Amino acid sequence: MYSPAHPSLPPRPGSPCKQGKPIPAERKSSGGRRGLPTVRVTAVAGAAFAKAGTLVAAILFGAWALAPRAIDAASPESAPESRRQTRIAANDGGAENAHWSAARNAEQRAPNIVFILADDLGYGDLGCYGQEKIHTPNIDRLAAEGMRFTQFYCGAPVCAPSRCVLLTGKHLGHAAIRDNSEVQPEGQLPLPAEETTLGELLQAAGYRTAAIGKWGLGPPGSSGDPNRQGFDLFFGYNCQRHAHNYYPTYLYRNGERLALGNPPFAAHQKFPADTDPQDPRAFAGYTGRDYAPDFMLDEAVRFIRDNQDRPFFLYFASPIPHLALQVPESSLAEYLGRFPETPYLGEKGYLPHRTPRACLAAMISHLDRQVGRIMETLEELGLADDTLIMFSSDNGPPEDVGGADTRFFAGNSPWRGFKGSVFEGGVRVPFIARWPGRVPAGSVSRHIAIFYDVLPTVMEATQQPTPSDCDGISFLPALLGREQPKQHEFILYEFYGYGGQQAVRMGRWKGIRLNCYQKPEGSLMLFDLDADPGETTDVSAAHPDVVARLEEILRTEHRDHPYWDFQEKRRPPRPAAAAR
Ligand SMILES: [Ca+2]
Repeated sequence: MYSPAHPSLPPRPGSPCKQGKPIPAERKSSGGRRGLPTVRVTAVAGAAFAKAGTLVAAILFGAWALAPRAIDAASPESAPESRRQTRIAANDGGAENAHWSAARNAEQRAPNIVFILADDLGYGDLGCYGQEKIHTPNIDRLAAEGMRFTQFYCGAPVCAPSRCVLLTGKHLGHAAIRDNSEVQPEGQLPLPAEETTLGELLQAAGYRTAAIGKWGLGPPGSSGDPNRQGFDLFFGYNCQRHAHNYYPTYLYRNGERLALGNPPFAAHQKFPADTDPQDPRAFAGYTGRDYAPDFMLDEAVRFIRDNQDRPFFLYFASPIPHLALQVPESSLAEYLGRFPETPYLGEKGYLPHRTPRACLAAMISHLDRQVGRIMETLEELGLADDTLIMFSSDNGPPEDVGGADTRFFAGNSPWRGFKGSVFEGGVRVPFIARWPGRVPAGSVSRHIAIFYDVLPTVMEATQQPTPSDCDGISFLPALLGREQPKQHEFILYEFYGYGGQQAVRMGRWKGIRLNCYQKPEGSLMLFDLDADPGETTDVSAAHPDVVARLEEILRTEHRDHPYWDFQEKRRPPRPAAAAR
């Protein structure tokens, strides 16, 4: 059992999973404890999904998949395994059979799942993807011991919708959240109660689940509260705006605020005009004592230790390296004096920093050490071989905001575009997976995969069924170094930020439509990613048949939604700012 570190925590809900709707009264009230401001959020009236049925199926499968730690091939418990063998053989031509057969006689343990999500980390920001100025030895080791993907795509070009896609397994044409959208006093548009998340599916299968880091999918007490979306434990920033300051006065553990030892200060400031920007002491007001990511790491390590004897799912959604530029002095020291620097004075948002390049590099190396600590913890506890670790980023790096010098570090290299764009630089992200003995060490995959594939991949890796409304395809065969039997005909984006953007990739072809609010039927640009990976030349005029097919895909994959429609210029309502 997970043991909360703080005895003041309320008891966990008795049920391991959400049992359909409506949420019981005691759970509905679980988010508004201890004098927290009441957050009034209306759940989206989304389409009716067969969530309850899905969860029941998951529970039934989970019971047999996870209850026995060791499966004896001759025992009655092995019957479901036999059905599994039959199903795999029927679906995949038996290619997978050898793998599972070989594993049958060994002691079997449902794999732990650790998904580490960086925030605004670019494809080119890691050593194993070509970065030369920033040191990432631990993530590079993860790649050396696992598989690195070169055609992996995040869910959306910005934070919240990307995380929605990751956790629900639905692409942006079907997703409940298709842009960052704020609610007051803190938080983002909540995931509707009807959505089924990866957390809920694993929770129903008997996993202990934790979301640690940045959430962004609904305030405490709302339908999108992480405790109501499949996570036994939540720790970190609920609100993305709150995460703009790495030295906040509080973080959340579940629905409760945990005070940190930082002085309050605004997360967006300009440097005073009458102050010397070369004086390090002049920047002291933009820092504090308690660096939030370090508390997140401690919580993650504690969660792993507390659950070492049972299957667990850790979703570690680090806020690093998203702005603001803030890092502990001990981490900054590694890079001081290494780069030409011009103090950043806050003119493009967030907080000033005297050595912005050193800070950005130090933040990424700080995250890298955290990844190393998670790996070491698993190794120390003897869990490494039983744990599938995945590492990725929620979107590309920022273009020219907050002092982040993405061009200096070539963080989006070698692609065109940045965060907020459906060009490759905004959406093609690092993806690394390690599962010793299963995923071939030091391997590279060119399989095209995207965030909505993660849910079915984890479901297959944990021998459970995937909900029928999932848009993804399991890439477990590719991960195991085998032939990948199923490929996407297309992957797509329907993004309601940055003027409205659509993109669809079909093999070598990628269609892009910008300014969708202004011109929802505007012509598609077409790029040939094989010949032109930098997306420099629009070849739509030469391939009208391809353009017509991509337009048809975008049209048919759009599911109508009360909040999301370019034609009707629909968006979620903007709430009035909270009274202060
Ligand atoms: Ca992000």
